[in-house]
Amino acid sequence: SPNIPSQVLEAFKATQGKTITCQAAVAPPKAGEVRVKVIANALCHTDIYTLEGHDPEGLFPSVLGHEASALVESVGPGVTSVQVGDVVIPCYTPECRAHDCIFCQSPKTNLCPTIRSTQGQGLMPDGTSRLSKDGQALFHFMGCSTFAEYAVIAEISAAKIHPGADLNQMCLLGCGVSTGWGAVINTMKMEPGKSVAVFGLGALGLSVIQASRLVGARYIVGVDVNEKKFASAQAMGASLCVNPQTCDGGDVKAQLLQAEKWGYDYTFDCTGHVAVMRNALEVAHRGWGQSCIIGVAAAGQEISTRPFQLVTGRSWQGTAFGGWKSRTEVPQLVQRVMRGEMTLEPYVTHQIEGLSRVNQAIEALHSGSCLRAVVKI
Ligand code: NAD
Ligand code: DAO
Ligand code: ZN
Repeated sequence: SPNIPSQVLEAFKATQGKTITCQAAVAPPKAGEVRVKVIANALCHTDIYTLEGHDPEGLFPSVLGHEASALVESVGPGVTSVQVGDVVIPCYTPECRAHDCIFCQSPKTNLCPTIRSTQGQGLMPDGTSRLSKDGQALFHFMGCSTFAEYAVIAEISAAKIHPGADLNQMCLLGCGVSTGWGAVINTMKMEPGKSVAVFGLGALGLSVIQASRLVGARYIVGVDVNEKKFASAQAMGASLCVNPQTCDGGDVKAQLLQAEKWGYDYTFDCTGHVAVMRNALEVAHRGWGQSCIIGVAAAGQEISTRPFQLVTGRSWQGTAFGGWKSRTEVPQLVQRVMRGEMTLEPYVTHQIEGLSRVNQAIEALHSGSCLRAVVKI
């Protein structure tokens, strides 16, 4: 049963239908929308990348944040899949489930395009914003804007989860960790007994290692320029960690191929650097190796390799949110964690109390020893 205190539900009655004024003003949800009280938000590098102006398509002023857990405070007209008091994870990849959505109807993808264009413009599906400050409209971010006390999201972006879940951990399932797990399970459909190379050992890379180990990988190599990441990678299941800057002769491909002469069955880029993506492809196994791009490259970057690499049996793939159909499958991931089949604990390297201490989370992220900084809001 829901473990939401009755005072919280009572307090929600007082705010329903009204604009909530917190650090920004949050208008009530319109049709097909849900207003949520954010409980915890983990800072992801994409938020900071956008904040610092590295995403040339970033829209300002906006409310960032997209890795959160939350309580439904009120619902707009026509909302049926969640109700006040439900516990949700806002998902930047929606799932409309419409009979005429060829993407939702296909088992091959999670890329529902139903609200894609307005989400990309920083707006709700009706083309307007629910957020403002001092009378000026603010843009939404990735359909979530959860680095805030309250957020308005589309109903089709709200994954209803078990009410007894630990919300300070489950927020991680809104982006990074789910993506790494899904890259292994859905995108690559990794079989047991395989060799794996993971480039980049942040939360994404570690979640790839964790899932690879779960499915029974035989040998897992982690690659990172920051050796502070090696201990957690090994604890998660990496057999060996390599620093490309200091490995034998500075040639990371040669170093990796010493252990696996013909290459690795599965390789993953979790750095977002196109040169690394190329190395990841080129250490994939001759004849059948598959390489998955998870990292998000800077705008304008392009990948390249010699076509010979593909002719000789390697293939290049990519994943968005690990291929999970958000509303259907995120709740299942929560259950897996609650059953103890997967753990989120190692990713929460920093816990910060209160939105006003947000800068501590940003500093933590820049420190090089942070996987995820969870801000309890
Ligand atoms: P992170 O910054 O915590 O981790 C990246 C790691 O890569 C760091 O440990 C860094 O030291 C390492 N690195 C940097 N340059 C390297 C190099 N040349 N060789 C080897 N290692 C190198 O980031 P994260 O949160 O783990 O996210 C990783 C990437 O995944 C980001 O690009 C992020 O935007 C992306 N991402 C993609 C999806 C998706 O759906 N595809 C979802 C979430 C995040
Ligand atoms: O539906 O066309 C679309 C947009 C899909 C966006 C996928 C983005 C995946 C990477 C997001 C990184 C978040 C940290
Ligand atoms: Zn859809």
